Amino acid sequence: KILVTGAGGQLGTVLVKALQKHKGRASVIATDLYVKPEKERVLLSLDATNATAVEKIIEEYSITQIYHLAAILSAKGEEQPLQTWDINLKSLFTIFEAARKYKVNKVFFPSSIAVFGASAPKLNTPQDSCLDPTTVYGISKVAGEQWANYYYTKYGLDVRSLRYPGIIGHQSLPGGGTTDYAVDIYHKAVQREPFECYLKKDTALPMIFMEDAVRATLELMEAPKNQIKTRTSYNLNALSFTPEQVAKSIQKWYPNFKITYKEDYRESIAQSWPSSILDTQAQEDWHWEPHYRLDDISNEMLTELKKKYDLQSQL
Ligand code: VAH
Repeated sequence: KILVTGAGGQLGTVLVKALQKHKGRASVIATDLYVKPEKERVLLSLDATNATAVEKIIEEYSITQIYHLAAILSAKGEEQPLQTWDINLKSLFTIFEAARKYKVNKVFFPSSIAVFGASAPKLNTPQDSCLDPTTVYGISKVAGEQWANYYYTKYGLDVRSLRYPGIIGHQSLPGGGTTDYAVDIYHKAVQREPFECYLKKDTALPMIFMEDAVRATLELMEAPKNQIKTRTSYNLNALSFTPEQVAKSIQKWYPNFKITYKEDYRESIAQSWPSSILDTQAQEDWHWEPHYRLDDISNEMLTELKKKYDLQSQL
């Protein structure tokens, strides 16, 4: 069976559905710290920093794969630096140690473009750039990547990882990220409200549509072990765009959509990240290729969110 931590989060919500579709609903043990009615796919409450609780679930459900998605993201993480480090690393050690002890076949650990900082090239940032992140979240992901490599090298634990760009999806709300403006903007457009963006209009960031991010995760995890050459984390590229570009894309469907700009502390986080990245290794090692470009994303987001809001207005 497959254990998912952080199953109620932005990615977790959709990844759980995809895993249930591929492997059967009963084979996915979806857990999150909070079990809430709106997080309908979350089965069990689990604090991923609690070793006893994690080991109990691994034993009880004969877990053979773990997707460890629970973490505090970049923007929220800056509000409480030491707690962010503690939660992100303590949960990582708990999962890796339990996976090692119980001989779990594969572990997925999400990293992020947040691992890059000023020393990496701003454009087409390569896989093996120098990593000097400026957020606690980024520091925790660099450390996590090194620990993933350590557990693979020392114990043979098959840990696999992707450096996700900002993920855009309509099925779930993001929580505490710097790239989350790219989700909120579509909600405002569909509700015919103006959008105030906390980034500058020309701040480009690497992004990926949820369906591409989930497919990349499953393709990485299904790839034969000998094809996985990177045991820290793979750069994952789909597209890059600025707030101005996504607003222009939206205006193809909502011509009267208005965007204004009022930058806050998240602009400096975004400035520390690459504007675009290279994922040559992911293409070579496990044949990654994205499908969704900006207008495809806008079309999907606006169509699906309009359905959601129309439904809500009828309730
Ligand atoms: C964040 N969405 O903004 C996450 C991600 C690349 C960004 O790590 O923190």
